[in-house]
Amino acid sequence: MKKDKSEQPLKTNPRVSDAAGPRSIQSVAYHIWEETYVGRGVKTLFKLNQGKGFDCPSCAWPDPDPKEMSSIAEYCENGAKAVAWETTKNRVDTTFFKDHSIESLLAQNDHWLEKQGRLTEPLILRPGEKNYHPISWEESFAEIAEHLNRLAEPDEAIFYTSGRTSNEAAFLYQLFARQFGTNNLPDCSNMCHEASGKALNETVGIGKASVVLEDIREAEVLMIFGQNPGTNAPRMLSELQKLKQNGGKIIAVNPLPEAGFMQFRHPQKPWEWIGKPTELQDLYLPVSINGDLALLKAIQKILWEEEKQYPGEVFDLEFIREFTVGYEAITKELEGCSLSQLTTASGLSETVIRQAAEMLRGKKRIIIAWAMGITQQRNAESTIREIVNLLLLKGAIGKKGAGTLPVRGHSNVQGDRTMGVWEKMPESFMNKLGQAFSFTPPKNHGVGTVDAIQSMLDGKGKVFFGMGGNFALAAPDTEKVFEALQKCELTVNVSTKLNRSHLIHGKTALILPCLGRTEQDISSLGAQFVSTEDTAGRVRMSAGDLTPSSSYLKSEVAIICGMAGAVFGPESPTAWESFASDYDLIREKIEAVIPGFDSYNERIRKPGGFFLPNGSRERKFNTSSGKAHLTVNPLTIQQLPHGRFILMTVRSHDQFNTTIYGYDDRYRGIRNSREVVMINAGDMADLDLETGDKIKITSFFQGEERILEGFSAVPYDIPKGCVSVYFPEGNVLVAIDNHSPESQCPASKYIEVTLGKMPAS
Ligand SMILES: Nc1nc2c(c(=O)[nH]1)N[C@H]1C(S)=C(S)[C@@H](COP(=O)(O)OP(=O)(O)OC[C@H]3O[C@@H](n4cnc5c(=O)[nH]c(N)nc54)[C@H](O)[C@@H]3O)O[C@H]1N2
Ligand SMILES: Nc1nc2c(c(=O)[nH]1)N[C@H]1C(S)=C(S)[C@@H](COP(=O)(O)OP(=O)(O)OC[C@H]3O[C@@H](n4cnc5c(=O)[nH]c(N)nc54)[C@H](O)[C@@H]3O)O[C@H]1N2
Ligand SMILES: [Mo]
Repeated sequence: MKKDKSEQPLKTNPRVSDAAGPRSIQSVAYHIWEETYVGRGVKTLFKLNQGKGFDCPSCAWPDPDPKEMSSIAEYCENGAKAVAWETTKNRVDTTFFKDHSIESLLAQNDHWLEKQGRLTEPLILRPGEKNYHPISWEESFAEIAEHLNRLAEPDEAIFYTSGRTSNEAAFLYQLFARQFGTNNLPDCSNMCHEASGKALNETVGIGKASVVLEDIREAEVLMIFGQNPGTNAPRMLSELQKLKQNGGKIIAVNPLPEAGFMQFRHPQKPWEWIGKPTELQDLYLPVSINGDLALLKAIQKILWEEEKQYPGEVFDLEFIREFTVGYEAITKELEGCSLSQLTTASGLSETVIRQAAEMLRGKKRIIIAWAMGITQQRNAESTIREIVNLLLLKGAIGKKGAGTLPVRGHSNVQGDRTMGVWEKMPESFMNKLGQAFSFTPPKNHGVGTVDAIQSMLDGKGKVFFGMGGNFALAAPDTEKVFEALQKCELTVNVSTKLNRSHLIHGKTALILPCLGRTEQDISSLGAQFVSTEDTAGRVRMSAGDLTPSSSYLKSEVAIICGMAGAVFGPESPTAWESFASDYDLIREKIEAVIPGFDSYNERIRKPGGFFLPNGSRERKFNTSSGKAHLTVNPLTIQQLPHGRFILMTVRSHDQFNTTIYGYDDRYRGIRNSREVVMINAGDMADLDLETGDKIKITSFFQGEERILEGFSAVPYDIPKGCVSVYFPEGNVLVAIDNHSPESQCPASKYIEVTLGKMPAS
C-alpha cells in the first residue's frame, strides 16, 4: 500500500474531544464545501433517511419510526461525510486515464485515489496495456460473458459483494451466480459479523439483533462490547442519551476509552453545546484485547454465586425453564471456574468486574451490543455465545428493553444476506430459488472471503467480480490478496470511485461505474427505487434524488441484468431485461422466495417500510431443539512469548472502511497521520520509545512473519500489552489463516506482534 501523504507533521493530544456537538457540524460543513456544490450537498442531506428519501450509505444503524423524524433528524457527521463523498463535484473521465497510467496511480495513496471523484464510464485494461481506456457497456458485458463462458467450471468464478448493494441488486446478483452454477458468493460480512450470525443462529435461531431501536431507551442496563459508536454508528449516541435520561445505565467494555462514551453533545440540540456534555458510560471496563470471554464468564460466575444464595432472585428461572436448554451444564461449568483465573485473563480488576455484576444483578431489561472488537477475534463465536448466556440467564431477551444487539456495519450488509448473498445458504432457500426460476441451484457450498483468496492463489479462481467494495485492501493479508487478484484472468469491479482494487488487477480488468444511493435511478419505464434492511431488521425504500454524476452510469441492477443477458443469451428463461426496467418485478420474486416479504411492493411504499419476522424477538427460538441454547465455552489461555504484544486494527474518525476522508482522528486526538501505533505509555517507556519514534512492527503467525515499517509511536490510554493501528493499513500484518475457528472471520483485532525501534533517518 502507498504511504500516507499528509504534508502536516503528526500531532497528538491526549485530551479526548467531545463526541458530536458543534465540531461535528463544522466538520460536515468542511466536507460539503470541499467536495460538493454546496446547494447540491445540503439539499441531499435533507433527504437522508427520510420517509421518501434515500437510505444513508454509511452505517446500518436503524432509522426511527417516521413519526419521530424531524427535518434532518437522522443527520450524523459521518453519514454526512459519506454523502458529501458520493455527491462530489469531482469526476474521473477519459482524459484522466490518458494522463494516468496504472503505474503512476499505484504511486498515489488511497485518499488521493478516491478524491479524484466519481467514475463516469466503463473502462477496460487489456493484457499488456498500461492505461485503462473507455469501452461501451455492450462490449463490457460481452467481455465478461466471453471470460465466464470459457471457464472449465463455474466455481472458477468468484462473486464478491460489499454491503452497500440494495436488496434488489443483491437478489439478482446471487441469482445470477447460482444460475451460472456457483455458490462462490463471498461478501464483506465474512470479515465483519459472520461470527455473530453463526453463534446467534445456533443459540437463539436467528443471526440478527433481537431488539428494535425503541428498545434501547427502555433498557435498565446496556452493555456495549468492542464498538466505537461515536465514529462508526454516531446516531446510536442519541439513543444512548435517551436511555440515560430514562435512568438506564451503560457499561462500556473496550481497551480504548472511546470519546463517544465519555462526552456527548447532541449535534442537533445547540443548547447542549455549552455547559457539561453528557457522560454516557456509567462504568468503563478497559478490558485487554480479547479479554471479553473471560469477563463475561467472570460476571456470570459472580451472579451464579449470588443466585445460589438467593435462588430465583438473580437468574430468571421461569424463563430458563420454559425457553432454554443447557442450564445444568452451564451452572456446572460456572461452579468449576476460577474467578481469579478469569479476572487475570480479562485484564481487569476483580473490583470493577464485581461492580459490573452488581449493576446487572437485580435487572431484567438488559441489552448487549457488540461489534468488531468481539467478532474479529480467534474465539469470536465463543465470546458471542457467552453474551447470549448472560442474557438468557437473566431472561433478557424477547421482551421490551432487552436482547441482543450485534450492530451491523455497512448500510445494507444485513439485507444482502437476507437476499441470499452467502456462500452457504440453507437448502430451504435454494429449493425455493430453484422453483421460482425453474433451475437447479448448485449444491456444494461456495467460498467465503478467506477461501476465495486461497482459491485465486491456487489458480482455481480465475474470474473475480466485485459488486462494490475494495477487496484488495479490505481482505486480510494484503500481500497475498494482491498476488491472488493478479493471478486472475479477469477482474471486474462495479464501483463509484477509483480504488486500489482497480489497480491490483487480473490479466484483463474492467471498471463498471454505477449510480450511488443519492442519485435518481430512471429505467425505460421511469423512476425506480430500491430497498435496504437495517440492523433491527426493518426494510425501507431508498430513492435518490440527484441527477446522476454521469449520463453513462448504470444502476447495479441494470449492470447485473446486462451481464446476465450477455452470459446466458436470449434462451435464458429468466426475464432479465424486464427486471432492469421494473424493480417491482424483482420484489415479486423476492416475495416468492424469501419468507417475511409478503406484499413487499405494497408494504415497502408505506412510510417506514416494515419489519422482517424475528423469532428471538418473540421468544420463538428456531434452533435445533426449538429452545434457546445455554452453552459451555471454555476459556483458552494464550501465553504470549516475552516481548510480544497483541495488536488490533481499528477505524479512525475520518474514514469509511477503505475510503479515507482525511488524516485526523479527532476523537482520539491524533492529527495529520494514519501511520501511527497507539501504545501504552508504560510499554513505551519499557521499549525506550518517545512520541513519534518510527517503529517496525513484525507479526507472527504459524511460523510466518509479516512486517510493517515506519509507523510512529503514540502514547495512548490502552492496556499494557495491547497496541493499535488503523485498518486497512494494518491488513499487511493479518495472516490469511488467522481467523475465528467456526466462521473464518479474520482475527483483525488479534495479531501477535513485536515492536522494534527503527534508527532515526
Ligand atoms: N464512519 C464510519 N462508520 C462506519 C464504518 C467506518 O469505517 N467509518 N464502518 C462500518 C462497518 S463496515 C462496520 S463493521 C462498523 C464497525 O464499527 P466498530 O466495530 O465500532 O469498528 P472498529 O473501528 O473496528 O472498532 C472496534 C472497537 O472495538 C474495540 N476493540 C478492539 N479489540 C477489542 C477487544 O478485544 N475487546 C473489546 N471489548 N473491544 C475491542 C476497539 O477499541 C474499537 O473501539 O462501522 C460501520 N460504520
Ligand atoms: N484489518 C481489518 N480489516 C478489515 C476490517 C477491520 O476492522 N480490520 N473490517 C472489515 C469489515 S467490518 C468490512 S465490512 C470490510 C469492508 O470491505 P469492503 O466493503 O470491500 O470495502 P469498502 O471500503 O466499504 O469499499 C469501498 C468502495 O466501495 C465502492 N462503492 C461505494 N459506494 C458504492 C455503491 O453504492 N455501489 C458500488 N457498487 N460500489 C460502491 C467505492 O468504489 C469504494 O472505493 O473490511 C473488512 N476488513
Ligand atoms: Mo463491516
